[in-house]
Amino acid sequence: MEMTTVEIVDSHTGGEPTRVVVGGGPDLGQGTMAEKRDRFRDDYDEFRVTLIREPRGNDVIVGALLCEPYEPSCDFGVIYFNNGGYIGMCGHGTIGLVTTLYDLGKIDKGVVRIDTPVGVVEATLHDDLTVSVTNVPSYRYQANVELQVEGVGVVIGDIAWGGNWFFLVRNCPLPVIQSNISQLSQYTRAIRNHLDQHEIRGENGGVIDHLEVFGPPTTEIADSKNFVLCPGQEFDRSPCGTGTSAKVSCLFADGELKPGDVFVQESIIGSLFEATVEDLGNGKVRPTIRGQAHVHAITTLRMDPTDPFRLGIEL
Ligand code: PYC
Repeated sequence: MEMTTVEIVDSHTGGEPTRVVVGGGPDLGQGTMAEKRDRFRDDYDEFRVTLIREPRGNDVIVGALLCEPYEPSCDFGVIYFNNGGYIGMCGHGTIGLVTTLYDLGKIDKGVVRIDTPVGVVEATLHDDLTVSVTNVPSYRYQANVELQVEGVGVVIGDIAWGGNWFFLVRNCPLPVIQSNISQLSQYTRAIRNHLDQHEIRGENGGVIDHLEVFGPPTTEIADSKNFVLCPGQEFDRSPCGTGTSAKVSCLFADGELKPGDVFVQESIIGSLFEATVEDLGNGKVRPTIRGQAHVHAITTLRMDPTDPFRLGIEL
């Protein structure tokens, strides 16, 4: 067996890391992005865990495999993944991807269209190097769902799509502050386990793999502070682009946000995303999320065939 190498660029968006694969990734052939994602999962899952797991990665990183787009109007295709598996869309990841492409000289400022397994998104790299991402159509699927969660009690929340399926808790009893991260993690994991065990799903059986809770913001320029449990056991350091999309679709459904309003979501570590909505009719909105990423490493990873932890460590 030979030494293999993978070219990656690491960035973070509001503290949440994105690892873009720019060379050495698997060739996923032809087809839609969803078909490519399925091929990735079925035939090359070792590549995902090698990149994400320790010692090369960690449970927080979201990977982004650049691909040829399927949609002819798009400039790039991308498949997002993390330690838990594959992610439909990723807002912080798209901000990281666009910043990475600019850093590498592959795009200029302006608009770039990106094909994902759940639809096309359009990103704009602005003069100040912030990025806005106009996401896939987002909507609230069910409101005020009541759960009786063992060890937690009654939980009330909404099920919404923002490029991933979210359960947005309305009555979190815990203060949404950084010193509560381990309690918030336990609380949201218990709710996700309950949703799983009782097969409570999004539309068409979509698995609800993201949990979101809210509290008052720390900074006066924000409207809300969130904590988002991602697929796997880790939480989003950023305000979560798809989570903010799910949130604004619920606010829109409740008549609390209208086109033209700007909603500012603060993350559990204090980073900020701005969000607006376009009314698409039928209760759906197209959210636009704006934030900023910073590149912090351009690296060649090596997979040495004699390394016993070549495929990473499963903890
Ligand atoms: O920003 O959409 C997002 C996201 C999903 C998972 C982690 N970040």
